[in-house]
Amino acid sequence: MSLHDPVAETGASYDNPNDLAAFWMPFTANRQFKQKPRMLVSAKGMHYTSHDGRRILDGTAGLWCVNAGHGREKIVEAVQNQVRELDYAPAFQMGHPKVFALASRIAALAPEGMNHVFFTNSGSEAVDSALKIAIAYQNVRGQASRTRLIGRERGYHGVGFGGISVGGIVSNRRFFGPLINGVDHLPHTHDLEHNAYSRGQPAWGAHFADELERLVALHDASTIAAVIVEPVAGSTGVLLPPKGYLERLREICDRHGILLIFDEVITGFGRLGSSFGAERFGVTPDMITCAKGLTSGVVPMGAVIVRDEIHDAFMQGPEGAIELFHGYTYSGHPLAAAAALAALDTYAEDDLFGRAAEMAPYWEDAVHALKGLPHVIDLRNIGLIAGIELESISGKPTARAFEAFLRCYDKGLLIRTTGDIIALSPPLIIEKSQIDEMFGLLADVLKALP
Ligand code: PXG
Repeated sequence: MSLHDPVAETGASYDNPNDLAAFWMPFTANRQFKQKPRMLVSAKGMHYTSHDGRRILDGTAGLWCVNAGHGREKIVEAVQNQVRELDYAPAFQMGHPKVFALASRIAALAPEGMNHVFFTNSGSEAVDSALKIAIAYQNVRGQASRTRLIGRERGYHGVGFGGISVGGIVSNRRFFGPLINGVDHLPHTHDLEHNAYSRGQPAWGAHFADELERLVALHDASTIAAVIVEPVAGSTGVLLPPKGYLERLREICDRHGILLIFDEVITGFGRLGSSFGAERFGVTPDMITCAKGLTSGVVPMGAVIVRDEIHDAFMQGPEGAIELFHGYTYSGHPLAAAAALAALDTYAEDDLFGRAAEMAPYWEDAVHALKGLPHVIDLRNIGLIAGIELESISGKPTARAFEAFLRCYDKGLLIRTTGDIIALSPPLIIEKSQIDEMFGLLADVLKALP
């Protein structure tokens, strides 16, 4: 044990570390990466700079989070000023002004009647918090038998035990034991046979929501606390809700006293050309989980936005009693709150949500212009999101899309792949010329792929 700095001692610098072994990287093929690392050393606007000095066009807003673009002065300054002024304040039984201001700002952006915000440090924590609030709410309103949670196949809700339990990704679940009890899943809504090459929401598939009736018939409504879905599933390859699907889920939940949670970690803060997917789709859930774009990715932060009735149900009993036994050391951290306030200012000043909506038709045309290129079997889009599904190489799932990722990176474009699906989600500041550049480059890569 020592506090010496092994990197500095070797004469190497942090810009060019010579030993990559110690860092166990998340969701990464560690051994492959460390043989040929891809390091990003700086970022500005729409671009990263790689460690070998190349400009990389950011097709993914980092990981779906840098919605305002990189290095925005207002956000940088807000964080710098905040760290000097108040670095940390205890989160329990104490407060600091910015986090209250931020909660009000978020409530103002959220659908009507959703005026209370619980802060976390990530999307995963927001999801686990929302699931706990759902079960606790059923308890405080006298429906303690409602403990069951319903997720969806191909859903991604982060990596906490709650999130992977309601999530529907086999690799994220199978190594981790029995997960939490009393969870069931709706079927996913992805159907290439009926919906391939849909522009925006597919016309077919609202009836997938009726599967919730089947689960209610199986388990009884009196055992079900909540349903959680992503309005648009991002991580599993940009799966859009069929027209009428979310509306029908809302109806069925209402009929049976089941809470509806929208996981808007990706769809929040302008990605769909609106504050939230709830607004875009005209369906109001009981809770919204969010993160990522909340601070434009600059400081980690997540949140659960809660409908008034849910919050108010907890505000009873003796005033000196803690109403919800849940929270994190860094809930509403001053740096995150400052970054989020500045991000929300930036979104408003530049009308970035409106800009995303305006740019979406141009984006849609660019996406669908890839039709007919080798290996492409579906193209999907909504807001500033695209999904490009490739035919898998027989016996080697994921290999083709990963090869596309490597080749794009070599050519100066950052894309994201999941299975054999390419997902694009650029910062909302993207220009038309950069959309052209992005899809031009991608088309070249697709044409040359094995
Ligand atoms: N819910 C949703 C809908 C998400 O997309 C999380 C929860 C978890 O958030 P945290 O902050 O705990 O990671 C997410 C995260 C990808 C990708 O490339 C997506 C996410 C994270 C990393 C990569 O698809 N989504």
